[in-house]
Amino acid sequence: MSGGSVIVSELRAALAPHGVFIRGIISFDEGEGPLLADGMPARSVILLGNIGGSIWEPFSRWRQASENSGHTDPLDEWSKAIIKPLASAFEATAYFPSDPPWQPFQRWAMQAEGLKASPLGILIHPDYGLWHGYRGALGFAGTIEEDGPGRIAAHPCDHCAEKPCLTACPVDAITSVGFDVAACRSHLQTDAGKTGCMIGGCLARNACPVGSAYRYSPAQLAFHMAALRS
Ligand code: B12
Ligand code: SF4
Ligand code: SF4
Repeated sequence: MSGGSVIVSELRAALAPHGVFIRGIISFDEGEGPLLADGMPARSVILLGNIGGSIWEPFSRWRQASENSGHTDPLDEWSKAIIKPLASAFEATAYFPSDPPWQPFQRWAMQAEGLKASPLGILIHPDYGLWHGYRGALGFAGTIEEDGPGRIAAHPCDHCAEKPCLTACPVDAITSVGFDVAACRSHLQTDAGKTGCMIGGCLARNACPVGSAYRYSPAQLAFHMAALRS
């Protein structure tokens, strides 16, 4: 796409103050991409997200400033407030991870960066561990030539002999065959859950030794746990 590298560098600059990073660039064969606002399939998608607690300060400042605005999903609304104007400016279509129909954000991340799923279902990064996520994506009609962060060959879980994430959950909600959402949510309603995972974060996620420098702050952990319980 002509001007692809200009788009990438301008996007990087516009997102940096918000702690949002370009997490990957995916090129699609004709007809394979998600639909753009005009109904045509995208040829490329730029994946946007947080690395560790990068978004927490900017998001918290925005939240304090708009405390009485009645946000039901404040992180999603903040993401939209940042990403939608960029979509307009770059003639792109914005996608958000929690908006139905769910776009395959994790599949895109696997394609773009070569990440793989951990036993928790969350993708694990060799540097950031389980401490990263996706805030949105921008779809374009043309191909973007610029490279993203690059593909990762190593998968930390393959070399993790002990796999402490599989034994840390008090109700065994994390299993080698999937995440038992009902068992997890029931536990979060109990006194043990309220004083444990709800305050300190998911014990299984915390047990992973990879990327501990990127671990979320206690305030951010509690925020995400409240969202998971609801
Ligand atoms: C539905 C959903 C959930 C459901 C899961 C229900 C279930 N049993 O699958 C619930 C609400 C329980 C959930 C919980 C969490 N989720 Co969630 N979730 C999603 C959502 C909205 C859709 C997933 C999906 O089905 N996609 C549909 C298909 C089309 O997409 P796909 O990429 O092709 O499919 C992948 C997923 O389905 C994945 N998968 C399969 N089983 C599971 C199970 C879990 C728990 C997860 C996270 C993924 C997962 O494997 C596929 C790989 O190709 C995505 C956002 C998105 N749009 O992808 C976030 C998403 C997957 N969740 C995410 C996160 C971080 C979490 C939580 C940690 C959040 C929290 N508040 O603590 C917890 C996990 C708890 C734990 N113990 O680990 C992140 C993962 C980031 C990453 N590093 O990979 C995403 C991408 C959202 C984001 N904004 O970044 N989640
Ligand atoms: S504890 Fe080991 S198996 Fe579990 S997510 Fe971390 S690296 Fe992967
Ligand atoms: S939040 Fe707590 S109950 Fe839920 S999966 Fe994690 S450790 Fe288990």
